[in-house]
Amino acid sequence: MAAPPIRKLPPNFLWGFATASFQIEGSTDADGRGKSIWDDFSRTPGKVADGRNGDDATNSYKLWREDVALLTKYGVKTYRFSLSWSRIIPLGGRNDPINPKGIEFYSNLIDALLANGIVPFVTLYHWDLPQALHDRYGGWLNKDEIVQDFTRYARVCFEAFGDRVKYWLTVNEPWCVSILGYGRGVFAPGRSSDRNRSSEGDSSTEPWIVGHNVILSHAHAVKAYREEFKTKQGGQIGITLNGDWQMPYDDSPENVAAAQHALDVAIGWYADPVYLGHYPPYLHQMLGARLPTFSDAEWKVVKGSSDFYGMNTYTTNLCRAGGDDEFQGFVDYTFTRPDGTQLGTQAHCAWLQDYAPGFRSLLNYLYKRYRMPIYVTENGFAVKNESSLPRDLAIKDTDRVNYYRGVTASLLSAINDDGVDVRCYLAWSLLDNFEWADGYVTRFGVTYVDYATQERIPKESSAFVVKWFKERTQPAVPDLKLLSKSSS
Ligand code: PNW
Repeated sequence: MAAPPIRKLPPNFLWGFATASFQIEGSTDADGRGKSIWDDFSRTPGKVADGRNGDDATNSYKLWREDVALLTKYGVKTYRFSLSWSRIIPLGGRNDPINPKGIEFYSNLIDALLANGIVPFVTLYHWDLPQALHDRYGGWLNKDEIVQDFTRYARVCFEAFGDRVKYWLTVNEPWCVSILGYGRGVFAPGRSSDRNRSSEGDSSTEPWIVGHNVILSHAHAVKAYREEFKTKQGGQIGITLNGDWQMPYDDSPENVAAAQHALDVAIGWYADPVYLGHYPPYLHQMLGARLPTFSDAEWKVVKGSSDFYGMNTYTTNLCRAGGDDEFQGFVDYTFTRPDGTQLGTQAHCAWLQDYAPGFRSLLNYLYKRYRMPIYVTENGFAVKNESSLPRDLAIKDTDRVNYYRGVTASLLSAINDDGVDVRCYLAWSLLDNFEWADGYVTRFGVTYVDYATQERIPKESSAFVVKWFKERTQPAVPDLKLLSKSSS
């Protein structure tokens, strides 16, 4: 009997791989780059698990042509990367000078991608705040300053690259920026009430202030794009949020409620303001006067400030009511089911297990609640102990292949069986790279990086992902909207 025909992805579906500036570029003081908050933080003993920093990373500031060649060989439709704010404006502020070398670096990268038929998908902010803004006025803690400085930085980027870049992300994962940077203190700038971690910070107020200011900064950058650039440049712009599927531990009403509370704090904190125009009621209840408020004029800028839902997701948590962690909405997370079995295969990081059905559930939840086209901008897996294997074993990354086999099946079901409007899927990551506080020991790449030589070696997962998407890609259909814009 003949095999059933392969079900396809929608026409013009974008797929590819993602990275971020600080995780791959290295060359932290080349060509006039200013310091970012991750420079000193990662150099401070005790902050990064393996004691290493971002000075070399995968050396992509020098080896970017190799990265483009790799993407071309893989045959991706799109590549997501981020711009280093402090390469472009070394001191970061609205009156500080622009660094032409920084502009030139990204301009060359964008041109090379386009020359190879790869759509650039650009993040403005993936956590590397210029250190000067943190020193000058407290960075994300200072609403009036940061909104203006971020908007000016965004304008500089639209001006320099917007003729060629049609997909923009303002901020990557504001939950991580706020909670991990200003609550738990495990990410730069490392502020926390936990005095074992930090000598500065107030975890009961700062994360919520930072989150609030990130939302407003994002929204003003979008307003600038829409008012000053969109008509001419015709691109899409939005924010991207991390958020894992939250599943009740069992059927008890308190655990069913807990799963929703976990979603409200992890996702709704950002998505409800941006797409619905209010903070989740649970956040008001939990924080009271500690939750900052927007004026009516600010809500007008915030509500509707994203052209799509940018979704980063990695795992599923089983949720139980209780616990004392406000950053999880007073919900306990576990991977152990009531019967003692594990939800899925354990990754190298404690917070990640492979559970593909959660990916489909999350897509359905987000589409029902926010009614936006969804761009999956990150999804991936770190194989346990991968970095202690010799490289010819490390590239046989069966756990990662299984992970991608599961989520791609879930993706196709969500689109074709459930009717969810998903337009893009980006796997994290193109390369093994600097995994923040985990250093280089945790590897998320579909391409192995031998850090001694910076050699890039495709893992089996890259072959799986590439083949899967190529087999399900339909012939492109011209985008009439873009065509009529560029010909007018
Ligand atoms: C994301 N968590 O970070 C980031 O966008 C990437 O830069 C990063 O490399 C990737 O996911 C893998 O970690 C996260 O603690 C960091 O749940 C931490 C968490 C989730 C995402």
